[in-house]
Amino acid sequence: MTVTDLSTQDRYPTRVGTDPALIERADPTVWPGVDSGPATSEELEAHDAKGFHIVEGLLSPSEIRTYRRELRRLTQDPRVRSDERTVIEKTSDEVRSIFEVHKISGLIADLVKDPRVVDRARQILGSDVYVHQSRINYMPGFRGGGFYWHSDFETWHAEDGMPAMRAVSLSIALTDNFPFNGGLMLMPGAHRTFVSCVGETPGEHYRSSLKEQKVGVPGEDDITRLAHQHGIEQFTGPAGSALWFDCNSMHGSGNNITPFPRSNIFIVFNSVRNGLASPYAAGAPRPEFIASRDITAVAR
Ligand code: 6CS
Ligand code: FE
Repeated sequence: MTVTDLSTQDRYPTRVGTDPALIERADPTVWPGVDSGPATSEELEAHDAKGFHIVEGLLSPSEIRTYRRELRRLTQDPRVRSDERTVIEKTSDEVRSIFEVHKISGLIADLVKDPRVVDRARQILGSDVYVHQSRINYMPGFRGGGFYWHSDFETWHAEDGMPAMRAVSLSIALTDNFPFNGGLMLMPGAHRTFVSCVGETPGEHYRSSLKEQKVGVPGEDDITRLAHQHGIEQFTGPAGSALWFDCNSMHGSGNNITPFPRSNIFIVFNSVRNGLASPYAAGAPRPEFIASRDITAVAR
């Protein structure tokens, strides 16, 4: 019997046909292999069932102030604004995201190694972990653009070559997340279904998709079906709260037309046993600042 090589067999075909399809998840959500860490068994059970869980008060008020100062410093640095890792909003010249921020900011590099962060990621992924992607999302007031419904894994599988659903995202709120200022919405339990999307990945898709993704998003029939089956919950909470969500969670956020910005630090951990292969549905891999191919484990 040959051992299935996950990096070549495509268990989650997407952007390959003309018909969308729903495929049952073939991977655990909470992986075995790491038995200790900051997450309680209740938190891990919730994460397994819903595909996400919230940690209130991950950052203290003084830490929040420190990171807010860091975000201001980064957005005001002209070198950062002109860096290819910085994405500008589609409808204004405001910064939307700064990618690979754990390599730009020493403060965020330290946050990645913080036991409150890396040890929880290890518990969920059942192994050593590395940073697949990090970004700061600014959702400025009045003009902050949302993100349409999507599964991150669909993109990371199709365009980055991520073999299995063995990655987890951490979104740390640096501003209060209200229901009305673009808070992330998720469908609890929808992570157990992979929504295969139609359409072909355009060349250098990331240049447009990070501003507004149109390819690799589920069809309205599939979103409707999943929303009725699972419902929709919203990540709200005071600055310092953290949302941990599975790579295949179905999520999205609305535009922010309120005066209240919604900024977060976003760190994606991937298992060192799930390193990127060739893209499953794209002509060329995305740049390393969006999808790292260095599987060196985060030092603890
Ligand atoms: O394409 C990506 O990798 C990014 N896009 C979205 C909408 N969410 C995940 C990730 O940051
Ligand atoms: Fe996303």
